[in-house]
Amino acid sequence: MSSFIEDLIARKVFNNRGEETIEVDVVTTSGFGRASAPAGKSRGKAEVLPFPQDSVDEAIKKIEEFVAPELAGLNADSQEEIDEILHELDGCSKNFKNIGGSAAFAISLANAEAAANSHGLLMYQFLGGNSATSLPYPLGNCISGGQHATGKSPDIQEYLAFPHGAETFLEAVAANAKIHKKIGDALKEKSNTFNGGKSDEGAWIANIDTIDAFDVISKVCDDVSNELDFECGFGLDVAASSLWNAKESKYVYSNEGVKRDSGEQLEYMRELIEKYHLAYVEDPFHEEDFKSFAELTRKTRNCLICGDDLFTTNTERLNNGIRINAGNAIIIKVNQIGTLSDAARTIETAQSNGYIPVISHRSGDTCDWHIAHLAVAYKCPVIKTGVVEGTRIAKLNELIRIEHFLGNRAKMADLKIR
Ligand code: 2PG
Ligand code: MG
Repeated sequence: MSSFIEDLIARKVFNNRGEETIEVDVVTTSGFGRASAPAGKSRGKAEVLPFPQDSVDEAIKKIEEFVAPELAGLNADSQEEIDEILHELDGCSKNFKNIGGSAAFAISLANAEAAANSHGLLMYQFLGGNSATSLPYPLGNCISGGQHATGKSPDIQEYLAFPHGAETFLEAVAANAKIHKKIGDALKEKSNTFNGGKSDEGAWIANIDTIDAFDVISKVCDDVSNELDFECGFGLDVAASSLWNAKESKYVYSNEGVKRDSGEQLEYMRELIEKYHLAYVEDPFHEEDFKSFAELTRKTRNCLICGDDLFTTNTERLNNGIRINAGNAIIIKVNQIGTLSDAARTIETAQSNGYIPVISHRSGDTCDWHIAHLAVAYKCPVIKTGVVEGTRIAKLNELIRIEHFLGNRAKMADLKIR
């Protein structure tokens, strides 16, 4: 069944922060797809620009005036061609400054869904084929700090539960929910100012020290591992670009009251990985420090060292990292780069060079669940999203549906924590 694009409709909707964003419907001769763009708060400098002139209205106008007419009549199956046309219509700017990365994201993803739908397939089946049967391990944010929190919360942006011993996705999600709940109970006991507040990502916000937060999550993960009889580890998103003061050449930990130069930061990260057996550390250094990423990767074992702001889902930046073995994992956020084809190429480059692709939500998100399908279709062994909160649950529940749908063909991803 062919699937020619008949209509492309753009509208303004809202994300979980109540910020405006863009949603696109793609209507084909025999199918339909819909996607809405997420938004980051701690954004990498090399990310594409979300909206032209910072305006959702402007993006919608551009889609109506000159993107929709160009795409009408094209075959939705030709994802790469459509994504290429989006670049051309944008004037091939490096950062989607003319139509905006959010418009590119929404059109690209809605098109992929419409193509799948036109063939009577779910998106993961259409993009991944018969071999798309493995489920990712969920990295679930439990404690927020840094730019994602307020008050005297930890300097580190995310403390992430990582149940990498789970045998099914459902089991892994249940483990994360248990960990999240127990951390809430522990914070209540620890801090008399804790009032159950949560961040955009549904993680707890508490006035506790950076190190106390480690002790809380570490104890809870041990308890839950024993209770469930499989390994529930944890990891971090340090989001170190937010701590980096370029003038002083220091990482400023205001909660801890400490400043660290690059060498001290490296030592600190090594100590934390060893002491807490961290299975995952994202952005331990600022976004231009490829060298320290390489050094930490060389010096650690059994831990994913992941680049988010460092790579911004950009193949060129990833290749810079590959050349010196900076990190062994990469965050994949389609809206950092714009189109699905760009992100798919980055995933391929990562996989063929031994880097683990970690597909990820944004802190500002909608109930869009496409990343669940991308994780399975492109064999990403890890998905980073929250544990609770509607826009995170939308993605987790979609993966539970996929696992259910796959039945006895479903298996957990092959993930070796190195
Ligand atoms: C991150 C993300 C998602 P933001 O840093 O990894 O947790 O945050 O979307 O704010 O960039
Ligand atoms: Mg990050």
